[in-house]
Amino acid sequence: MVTEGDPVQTGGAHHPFHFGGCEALLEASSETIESIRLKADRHPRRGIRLSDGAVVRFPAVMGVLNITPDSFSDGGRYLDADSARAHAIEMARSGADIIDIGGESTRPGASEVSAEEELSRVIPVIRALRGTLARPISIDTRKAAVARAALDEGATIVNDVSAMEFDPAMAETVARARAEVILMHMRGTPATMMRRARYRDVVSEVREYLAARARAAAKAGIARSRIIVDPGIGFAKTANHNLQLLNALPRLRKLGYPVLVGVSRKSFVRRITGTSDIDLLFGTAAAVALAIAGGASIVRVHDPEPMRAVVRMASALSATAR
Ligand code: PMM
Repeated sequence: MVTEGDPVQTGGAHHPFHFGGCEALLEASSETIESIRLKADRHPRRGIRLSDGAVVRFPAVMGVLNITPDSFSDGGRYLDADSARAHAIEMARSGADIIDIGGESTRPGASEVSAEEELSRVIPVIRALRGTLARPISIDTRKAAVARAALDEGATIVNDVSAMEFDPAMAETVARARAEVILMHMRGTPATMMRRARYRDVVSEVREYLAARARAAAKAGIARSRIIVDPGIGFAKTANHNLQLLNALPRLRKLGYPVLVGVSRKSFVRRITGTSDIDLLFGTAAAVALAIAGGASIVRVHDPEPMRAVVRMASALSATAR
């Protein structure tokens, strides 16, 4: 039996925290279970089991579907529901393990859209995918009303770039739905964040923030095993901050949660490699490979097909290095 919120564990019978045969004991005290799970989490997890029973194995590729006129890389391309649906299906076919659907641009300087506008962009697409997409859907939103509607339509993961700080109702919405939640670090809002890219020690500050937000999520009733953390590459960070964070993924992993990393086609890649399609693809591939080697469990990308190969290769190489 798999209990609510159980991560899919590595280690099998030899694992010191193998759950087989002792669920009853473990179910007795949730506090003890969580602390045991967190210790077990220092070992790599194999994946997560979602509220609908679907399993996502790590390392996983999350394909990005922005239904926005102005997102950095794919803005305006999937504004009508038919092309968005077709793109989601194509990403699932070609290598995405999760489809992340967003209706509000978070590019630097982007202004906020209303919940109504966001709903009108994402809900028809999620509805159209129901029953045809054999992949979990993640809703990329800061708004509880949008998350709730998406979860009602079959999404099982909430990707909140404000780590549930933007909307006070978000934590309860996630907890009630037993959804997975991605808690991302940023400062301010997309409109103001780049003015706040100043840190004493970016790695320690991001790590402390993510630990605090994970504690707040657990306090709000979200199972620790449903929490995923994300350093928020490009959000209130300079290119140098991004590079430091990507080099520090093993430290972030020590928090005990799976780490998601979004580097795909971001401006620090553009600055380093150049802006042609080839520059962005291979620049992203290099960053994805090193993120996987650093212990990332999920990578959020616009090009799942080539990135799946990158993830597999980097994962095979780093598994033999351990
Ligand atoms: N980046 C963007 C949007 N949502 N969510 C998470 N969890 N992590 C990210 O790095 C992230 C995100 C912005 O990128 P896009 O405009 O290319 O989607």
